[in-house]
Amino acid sequence: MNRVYECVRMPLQHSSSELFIFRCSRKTYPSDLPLVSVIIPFRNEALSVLLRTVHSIINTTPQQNLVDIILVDDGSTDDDVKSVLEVHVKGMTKVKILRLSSSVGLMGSRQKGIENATSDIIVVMDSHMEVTAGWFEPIATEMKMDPKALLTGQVGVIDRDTFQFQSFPLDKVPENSLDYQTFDFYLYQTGAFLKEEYLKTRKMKSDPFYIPAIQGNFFMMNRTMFLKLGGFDLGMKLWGAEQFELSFKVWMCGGSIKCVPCSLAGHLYREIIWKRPKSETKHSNEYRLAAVWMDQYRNDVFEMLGNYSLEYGDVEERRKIRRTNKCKSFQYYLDKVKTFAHIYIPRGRKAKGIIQNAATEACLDGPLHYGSQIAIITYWCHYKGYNQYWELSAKDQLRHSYVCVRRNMTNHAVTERCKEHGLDEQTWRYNQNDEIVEQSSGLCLTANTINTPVHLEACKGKRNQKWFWTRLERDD
Ligand SMILES: [Mn+2]
Repeated sequence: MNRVYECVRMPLQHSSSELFIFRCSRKTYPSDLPLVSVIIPFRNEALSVLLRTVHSIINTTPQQNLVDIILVDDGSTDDDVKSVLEVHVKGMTKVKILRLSSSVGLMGSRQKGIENATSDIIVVMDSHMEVTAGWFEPIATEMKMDPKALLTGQVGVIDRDTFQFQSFPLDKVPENSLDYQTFDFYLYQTGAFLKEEYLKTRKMKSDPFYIPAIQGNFFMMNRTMFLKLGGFDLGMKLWGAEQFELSFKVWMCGGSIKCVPCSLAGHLYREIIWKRPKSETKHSNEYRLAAVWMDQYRNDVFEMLGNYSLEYGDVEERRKIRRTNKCKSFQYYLDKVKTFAHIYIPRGRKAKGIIQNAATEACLDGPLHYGSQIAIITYWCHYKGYNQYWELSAKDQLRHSYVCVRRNMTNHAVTERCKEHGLDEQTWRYNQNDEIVEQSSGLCLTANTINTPVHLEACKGKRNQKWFWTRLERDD
C-alpha cells in the first residue's frame, strides 16, 4: 500500500515518531507567535472523524494563539453533522460553524472559511486530519520569520482501521532520498526528489525546506496575501488543480513554499466526497491553471491532457491578478524549483505525442504511475493524451511524467521510475527506419496483438517494429 505524505513520501517502516519528535523538541521557539484561524471544510464527514480533527487542534494549539476554528459545512445532507454537531461543540467557544445552503465544492468552501476568518494567519486543513502535540510552534515560528511563505507540515497517515497516527523518524531517512510531493505537466500530484546539495545547506535535518507545491490538505498562509493573490479560482469546479494554482502564484508573486518537518499532522485517506459530475468538462480546472499561469508550457498541458476540450471559461480576471501583483514568469518558477529539486521539465524532447504501430495501428499505452515494472501494452488509440502520450526526452528516455520505459530481464518493456542520471536500459533511440531501439541491447520495440504487452527483439524491419510519433519536431 502506498503511504502518501504531503511533502515527504516514504514506505512506512516505523509506526512511532518518537525519535523524530525528540529531535524537534530540542528546538526553541519564540513566545510571541502569530494568532491563527483554522479553517476546516467538510461535507458529510463522519461526525467522530470531524470531532477528532477539532479536538486535536484544541488540545495541541496554544490557547493564546488559537483565535477560532471555522467549520464550513458544504451543504451536508447527513443528519449527524447537520444537527448533532452543534451539541458536541457547544462548550467550545472557539468553534464556529458556517453552513452553506448548497454545496460549492471543497475549494469554494475553503474560500468561504478563509473569507470569514478573523486572524491574519490562516490554517487550512481537511476534516479527517489530526495535528499532533507540538505541531504549532515550528510552523508558526517559520510564518513569523517569513510572512510571505506558504507553509505546510509533515503529513503522515492515520490508519483507517485503528486510527493510530503513523509517521516516520526523519533521522532514519537518508537525506538524498527525501521524496516530496510535486506536480507533473499533466498537473497530477506526484513525487520527486529534493536535491542532496540543497538539503545539505540546512543547519539541521529538522529545519524547514523548500518544496515546489503543496498538496492542499494542510497549509498555513497569510490571509491578506492569500486574498491579494485572488484566493482560489472559483471558476474552477469542486477540487483539483487549485493547490497548484496557489503554489505557482505564491512562488511567482514574491513568496515561497516550505515544508516544516517538525509540524506533524496525520491524514485519514478515504474516498473523496466531492464527486465530479460526468457531464462536467474534463480538465477545465487544469486548463484554467495552465492558461493563466503557465505561459509557453500551457500547450504542453493541453496536449498531454489530450486537447479533450478547451472550454474552460473566462480567465481574464485571473490574468488580471497576475498583472496587478507583477508576478514573474512560469519559467522563473521552474528555474527556482530546479535549484532545490529534481523535476522533469518537458523541453529539449526529440519526439512527443502518441506512438502508433504500423502493423496493428494501435498506440503504445502505459500507466502514469511508476509502480513496479508494469507492462507497456498497445491499445486502441484514443487520441486523448494521458497514458498514450509519450516523450523521447533530451536524455533519450522514453517516458511520460516520471514514468520511464525500460527493458526488463525477459526483454519486455515495463515501467520504472525515471533515473536522474540515465540508466542504460532506460535509453532509447528512434531511428530512420521508424524503429524504437533500446540502447543497451540494440533490440527493437515490437508490438504484439492489441491489449497485450510489447516486447523487444532483434530489429528486422518488420511492420510490427515500425512506430509513428504524432510529433517529431524537437522543442526548445
Ligand atoms: Mn483529505
